[in-house]
Amino acid sequence: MAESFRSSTSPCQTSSRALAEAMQRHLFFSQAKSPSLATRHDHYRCLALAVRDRLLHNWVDTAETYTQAQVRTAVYLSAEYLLGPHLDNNLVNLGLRQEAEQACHELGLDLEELIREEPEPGLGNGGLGRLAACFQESMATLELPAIGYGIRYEFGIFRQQITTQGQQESTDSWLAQGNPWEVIRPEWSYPVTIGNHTVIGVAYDTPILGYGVRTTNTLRLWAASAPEALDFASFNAGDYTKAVLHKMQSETLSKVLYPNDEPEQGKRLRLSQQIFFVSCSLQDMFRILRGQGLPAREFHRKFAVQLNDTHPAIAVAELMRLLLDEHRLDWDTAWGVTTASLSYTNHTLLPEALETWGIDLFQQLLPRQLEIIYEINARFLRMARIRYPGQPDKLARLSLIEEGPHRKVRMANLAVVGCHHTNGVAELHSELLRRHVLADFAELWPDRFTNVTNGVTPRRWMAVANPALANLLDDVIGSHWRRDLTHLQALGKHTGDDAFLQRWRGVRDASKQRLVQHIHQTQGILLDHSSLFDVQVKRIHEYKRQHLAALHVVERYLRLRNGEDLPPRTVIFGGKAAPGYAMAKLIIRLIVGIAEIVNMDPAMAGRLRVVFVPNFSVSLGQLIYPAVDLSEQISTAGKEASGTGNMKMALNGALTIGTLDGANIEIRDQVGADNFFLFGHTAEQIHEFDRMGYHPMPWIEKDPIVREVIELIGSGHFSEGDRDLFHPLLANLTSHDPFKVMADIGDYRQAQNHVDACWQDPSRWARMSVANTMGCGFFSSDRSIQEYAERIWKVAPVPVEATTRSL
Ligand code: GL7
Repeated sequence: MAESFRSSTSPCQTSSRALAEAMQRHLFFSQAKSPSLATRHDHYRCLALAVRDRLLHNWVDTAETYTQAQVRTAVYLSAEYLLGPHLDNNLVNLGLRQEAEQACHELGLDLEELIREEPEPGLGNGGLGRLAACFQESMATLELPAIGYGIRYEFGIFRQQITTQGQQESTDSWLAQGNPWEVIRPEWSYPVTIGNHTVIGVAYDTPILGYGVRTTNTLRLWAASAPEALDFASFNAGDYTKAVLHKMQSETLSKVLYPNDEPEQGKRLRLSQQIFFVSCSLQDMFRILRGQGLPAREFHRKFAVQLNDTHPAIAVAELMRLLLDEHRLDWDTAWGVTTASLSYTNHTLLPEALETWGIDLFQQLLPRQLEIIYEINARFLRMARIRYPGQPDKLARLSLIEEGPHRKVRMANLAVVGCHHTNGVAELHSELLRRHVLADFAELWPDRFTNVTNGVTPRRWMAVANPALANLLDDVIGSHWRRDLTHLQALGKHTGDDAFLQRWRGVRDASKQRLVQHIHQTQGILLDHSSLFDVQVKRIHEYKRQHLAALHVVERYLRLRNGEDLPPRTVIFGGKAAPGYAMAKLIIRLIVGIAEIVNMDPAMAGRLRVVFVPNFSVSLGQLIYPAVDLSEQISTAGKEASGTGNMKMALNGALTIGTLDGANIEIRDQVGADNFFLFGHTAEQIHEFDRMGYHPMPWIEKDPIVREVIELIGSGHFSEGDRDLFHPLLANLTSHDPFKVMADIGDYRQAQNHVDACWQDPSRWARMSVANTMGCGFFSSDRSIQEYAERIWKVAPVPVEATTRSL
């Protein structure tokens, strides 16, 4: 393990003995307990605190290096960070995994059990939030001076239970037992005025460790509090409820993460959360700037600020407000600073997901920022009118304000106008942004548009999630892949080596057995690890087409019942549905209904199993991704911006069945078309369907199998005889089918048949699996971040000096 670290910056040297002693000390001094009273959670906290002690030098040294060197800094503004548990990841990045295992062993504890004790910080919905977390880790690993800013939600993404009724939600009290990974910084708190209230944002810092380097960056999350704990006028008048009301209202602001992966329009609290964290972050940056003796007009030299989608796009107006009103710059200087500082990443093509805010709400909450937006718009449209004389339609599309009976601020337009770069997150996505969603802007400013394909961190998604594969790679190609994932190419020399392929299959089998054991323990379902594991885990959404996979399961069930001989499969689903998204919840209900019938049917034993794994999360991802044989990436082409689960699965050796959508296209290019099961219409063809008028019926009429499947579901076979339950879903599929399930299902079946054929030849499958891992070097978030740093931020690495060793 240690050999993969650069020897000069070996980040941490500690023996297992010292670690064990530190844990014992923390049991007494931090947990105030004797061993006989200690719970498993106490032991987890002791280990976490002992690890934290060991990263503090690096963390403090990093801040010191950045302060002394006055470095140019990348700032990531994101409303979501889907971090996942810290302990295992921090052990791996510090190079202390083995020492911790040994220390626990010496104390009679099991490291794996302690790792599972950590409640995961689920401060994000899905891919967008997880990308933000991977990016933080990559920035640290690449030794880039960087800060992440966001919101310290008291309740993260809701917890999902699955019953026979489908999804049930409950709150995620991840902070209930405290959080050993954060440090509160009350001295860094800022007022934010929203409407006629002022709230205070208090900084909570979490260290983000680079792998094998000293660099330990900061994720700074803002918690809301009231300026005064009590309203004394009310208190003295004996109205105690009113006396604390304002405090409660203020704290509501950072209470809970909105559980929609596409924005819910027009919610007051949501807009309040956005200005809250953006304003605190910008004020904090001005504090840092001042600390370095730099004037406000130098802001853009110090900071490159990346907006993660439009959630922080209010930064355009807020930075202008601070520069104009607080720092007294003139408009043109302030605008120059703003547009030189900010850049924007778009993460979605769904038109309904482009954020807008009603003017009335905006006026109530943020009157000064709205005034500034009007002025930005007036100046922008003046320029555009000269460029496009006599084209009012075009100007109306470009405007930051959507006209109509309910006028709205368009946050994506605000972001594009106020930023020096706008990027999409996969080649196809960036292309479609330029051609459709943001076409008018791309015509106006072609040079502002670019692509940065997403990536995932190989530390969490291989080294932590799949230690058996990591060991095999270390043996065969050396350990350097952790820092430079393109080293995976070296596997090419071994694809013809039977002994290697044997080991490869052994690693994959072990991962599948690990998952089998977990599902058996938690759900009581016993799976066969030698069957093909066919997996779709991600948010539940119609465009992601979990129902397409579900229909295919029903089809296999029918074919098996008709005596066809198909290789054994285990179909695993997982993912949350937004609580207000009825159709997504109905899809879960359908999968649960199918699972119930299939798993009970003796004729299916040893041939087909269906499981819905509840409460999909980062920790469950770490368990599931390494166990996937077949990765389902089956969104309607042109709808999935990138996907990142697709990368995690392929990286861990899964084969993809997928459409030409998002990053699937680039995955297929990298791993080779022969090692990818392609199906479905292209984005262009789907676009044509919509232009010409699409109807699913002709597709259904020429496909007797799909008719049988739909009839069986409609008959109540999977809903205890209830013929109405799935009606909304089936009616939608047979009348509108907005996501073209019926147009793609035939081709999907063919691709699945090809999957079955390949699976019958285990050594062929193993070679295809290796080819997938081998080809995935491109999909490291290190590569994505390097592109942002070089092409967009102009931020360079700054190695951290050891300055606090003597403490
Ligand atoms: C998303 C996209 O849907 C997803 O395809 C992409 O991989 C991710 C990160 O860029 O961003 N956009 C979005 O709003 N959510 C996503 O996951 C929730």
